[in-house]
Amino acid sequence: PRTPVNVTVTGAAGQIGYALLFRIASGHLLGPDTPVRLRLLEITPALSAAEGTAMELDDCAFPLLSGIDISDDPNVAFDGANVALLVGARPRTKGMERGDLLEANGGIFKPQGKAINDHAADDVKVLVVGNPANTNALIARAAAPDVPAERFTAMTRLDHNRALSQLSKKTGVPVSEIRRLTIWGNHSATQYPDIFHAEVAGKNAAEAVADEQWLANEFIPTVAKRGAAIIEARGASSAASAANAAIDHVHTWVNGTPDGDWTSMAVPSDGSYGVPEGLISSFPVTTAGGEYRIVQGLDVNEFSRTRIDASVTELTEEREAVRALGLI
Ligand code: NAX
Repeated sequence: PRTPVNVTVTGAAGQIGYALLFRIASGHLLGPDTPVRLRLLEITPALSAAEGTAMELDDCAFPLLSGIDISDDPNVAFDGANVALLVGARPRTKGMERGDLLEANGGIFKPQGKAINDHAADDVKVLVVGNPANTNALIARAAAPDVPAERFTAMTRLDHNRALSQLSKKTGVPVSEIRRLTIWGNHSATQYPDIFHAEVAGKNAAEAVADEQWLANEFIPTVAKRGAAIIEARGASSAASAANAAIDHVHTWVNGTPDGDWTSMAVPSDGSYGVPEGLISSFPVTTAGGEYRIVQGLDVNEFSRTRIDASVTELTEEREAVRALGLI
């Protein structure tokens, strides 16, 4: 039997955690041949709720689940982590300024980054889901100088999947026949879902749609504001779809993108497409052999350039703000 892969999940007692853990344990994260050991991190008051979820995981008798550890100490929870899913974060509450939000999250992601640096496995792959995801990933990465920077990523796969679904509805082409869609920039309202390089049933998506009004006034805002629309309708933020996207992100990272396609991941910029080096920004990426590469050489038209720049400017401002707070 193979040695279990250690998967650390923070915010394990939260709503995304509840939707995520059962799918990891049933083999959807790493595949049907890979046993997993779950290591759950929660804050002390939520440990009991995490224990409850662990009891339910036991009650599923998942053949691939080789054990569950629960802790409120990042140094314990990240010990030996091969995959780290950083879901728990401090939400923005009423009247909270952006600086307060970044500072509160710095208090979470800086120590977690250090714990990853000091205790995770050499091959650790990190996905930050907790918002503001890109900048939280930047903070964690800065606190982990011994871990290769490219192992720190943030999630825009939910935005990517939302965009696939909206484009499928518009064109009547199933999502399985849509390729090469891209989310650029920040996981925020400034993100830019780009269909100019996408293909629907083998045709260029922008040409197939041929409707710039729809693109600018419906598609982009619908994708970018989908999170708020879910809260409005459901009375709670996206959880199952976010968990699904986290599974997709890691699964693709580990198993590769199909030939001729790519996905979207927020990764440390190498300067590609004019995105300042080091910013954790969403790009089109291909993956193979457990590594990702930013897709090179795409033409960026003026429509796209303006929108990518706006989102990257926001990321730059967030980086300045956390720098001023001494968090990076
Ligand atoms: P919940 O509030 O249900 O759960 C968060 C959990 O994190 C709580 O159980 C809390 O006790 C725990 N937590 C807080 N601080 C912690 C710490 N220092 N260490 C360990 N655990 C800690 O939120 P949920 O709906 O699960 O969402 C989690 C995060 O995902 C939020 O920041 C949310 O904004 C973000 N999202 C990101 C998305 C993305 O696409 N990148 C989409 C979905 C989601 O909105």
